[in-house]
Amino acid sequence: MPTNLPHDAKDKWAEVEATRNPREKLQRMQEFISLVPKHKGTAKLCAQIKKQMATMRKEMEEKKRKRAGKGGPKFFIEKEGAAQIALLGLTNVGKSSLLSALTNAKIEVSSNPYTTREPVPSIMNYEDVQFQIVEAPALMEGSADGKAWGLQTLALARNADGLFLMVDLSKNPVWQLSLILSELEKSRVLVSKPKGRVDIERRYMGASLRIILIGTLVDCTLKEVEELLKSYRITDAIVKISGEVTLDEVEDAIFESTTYKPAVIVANKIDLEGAEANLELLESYIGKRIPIVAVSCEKRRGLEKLGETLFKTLNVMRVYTKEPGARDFSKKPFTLKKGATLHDLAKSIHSDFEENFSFAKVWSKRLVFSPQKVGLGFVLEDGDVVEIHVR
Ligand SMILES: Nc1nc2c(ncn2[C@@H]2O[C@H](COP(=O)(O)OP(=O)(O)O)[C@@H](O)[C@H]2O)c(=O)[nH]1
Ligand SMILES: [Mg+2]
Repeated sequence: MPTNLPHDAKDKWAEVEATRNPREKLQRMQEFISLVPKHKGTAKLCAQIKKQMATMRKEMEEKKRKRAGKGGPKFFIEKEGAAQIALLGLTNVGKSSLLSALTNAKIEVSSNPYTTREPVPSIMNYEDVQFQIVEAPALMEGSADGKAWGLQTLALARNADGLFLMVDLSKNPVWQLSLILSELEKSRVLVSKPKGRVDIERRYMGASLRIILIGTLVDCTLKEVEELLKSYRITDAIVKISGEVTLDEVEDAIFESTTYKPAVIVANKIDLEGAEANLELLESYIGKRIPIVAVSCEKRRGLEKLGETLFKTLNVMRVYTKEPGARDFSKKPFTLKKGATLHDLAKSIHSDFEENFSFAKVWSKRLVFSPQKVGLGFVLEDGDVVEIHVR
């Protein structure tokens, strides 16, 4: 549904984007909303912006509390390890139990509902990769509208690199999962891969607008995309469009509203009666859309499959680095998206590496001989060992 925003609203959004100070940003967002004509095409957008504002206010409150040295519920958890995974589910499905089964952390497991009221982080090991799993306060009907800790939980999901969606197999898992998915969708967090993707990377002034089209535009032309971006004063940016993308989706990306998170369903309490039958119901409901891992946190069954499934779903790979002249490579890999190049690796190590890069040597199973001297465009694969030489 196109929003057809008037010029002054688009200009205002450009101001919002340019504002760093949170208090001023909130003010501009408020002004933006008052400039948006209210009709069917803009309803979703307004709801989304209001949610963003509510989340920003909560963040500001938290910062203020921290400065004042007061405790209180935490909102975000600092990322650690290869990826941050938000663990979502209704109350009592076994989220805390999973954390305590995966780690030695002391975690409160309780049959009382809503015991976990703030995000709790822990680490899950898979081979030599560490994932950070963060238990979110329980989801419920109305979370996306801000009920209980809903906004925190959904902000956590939005900020994470992936999701664990946990259901209790002794109760109706299809109903639980539909509820989780519907609250996520209301917050515009998608778990099924969208057909296309738009990434807008804003650049410094004078960098000009570059549109990289890898996929196809649906019902619109490149010129229309360019005009839309310019009408929002996006003139200095790299815009990557891949897959099938409509003009509405480009506009969505301007507001950063819809985001895609790879997800794994953790179907817990497989040890209980009726769980097997419920698992089958869940599997036929989900089909191939989202991988399902059946576990029992209490009996410690099936947990070993979680790491591998997560690793595959995140679509990542491990790359090891080696100091020039050293005999061994580092035991701690860098985790990068599949298809990443040496350039991506150099960037994630240090900006100096990117600037002063000279060449690299790569040891790889797929090369006929190793090491091989390669440049920044070299596409890496899982298990590669890289030695970077700088000028
Ligand atoms: N039978 C069985 N009970 C479990 C399992 N995992 C957790 N529970 C129980 O479910 C209840 C809720 O667990 P908890 O981890 O606190 O759930 P949370 O609210 O999602 O964090 C507790 O009484 C747990 O003992 C399991 O795999 N099997
Ligand atoms: Mg809990």
